[in-house]
Amino acid sequence: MSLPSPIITAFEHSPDKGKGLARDMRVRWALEEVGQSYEVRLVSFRAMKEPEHLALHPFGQIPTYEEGNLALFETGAIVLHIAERHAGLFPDEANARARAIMWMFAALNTVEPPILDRETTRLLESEKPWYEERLRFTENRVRSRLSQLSARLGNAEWLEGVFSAGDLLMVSVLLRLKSSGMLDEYANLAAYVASGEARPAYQRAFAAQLAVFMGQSPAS
Ligand code: GTB
Repeated sequence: MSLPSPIITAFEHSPDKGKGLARDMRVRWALEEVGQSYEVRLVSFRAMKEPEHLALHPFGQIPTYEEGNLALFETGAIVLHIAERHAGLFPDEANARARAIMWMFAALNTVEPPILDRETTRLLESEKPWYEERLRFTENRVRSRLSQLSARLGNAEWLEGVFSAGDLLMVSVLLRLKSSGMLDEYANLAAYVASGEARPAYQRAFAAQLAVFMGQSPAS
């Protein structure tokens, strides 16, 4: 007997208007990579702060992931769970697997924070008298991380030879910079992100989240 599909949550009305930048995209992509079908429950901003959703996600956010009697929040934990339970996102060899997990943490803990900092500055601080200086400061911090990552990636297609959950999260994080033009300053990082976007699993996940914005079926 096959197990029921996991259920994830996503924005009913994503502020990114279907650009695939909300974090449900990372979970959708992981599920598509491993060939696991899934259902999507769309939630409004108001519903995310109500007790029913808070029971699933104490911080009132998306995405969440429900599979039988398991309920998870935090994208990193969800992608790790999917990668551990299915073939396709982690190498078999123990050390290679540890390195893939290392890159998952690097994406979320080391590369994403300065990118978020820049976004927060642009979104919430543009009226402040010190805005331009702070923006430059945050952009320098992003560039510093990008040049370090670029140096490590070199001419490789993926961070550790074969595509893994580490690449999935790193590409997802870098995609947040796409409209900034900063990625294009690092040809190998731009190519790396393009390789991620070209993956059929990414394309399916992107189409599914775009369909929500276009008012079509939210389920995959
Ligand atoms: N650390 C958590 C995780 O990785 O799962 C962070 C989850 C999170 O930030 N969720 C956001 C959320 O629910 C959506 S993805 N926000 C509502 C709230 O906190 O009340 C972040 C996001 C939102 C919008 C865009 N965008 O418009 O481009 C991009 C990313």
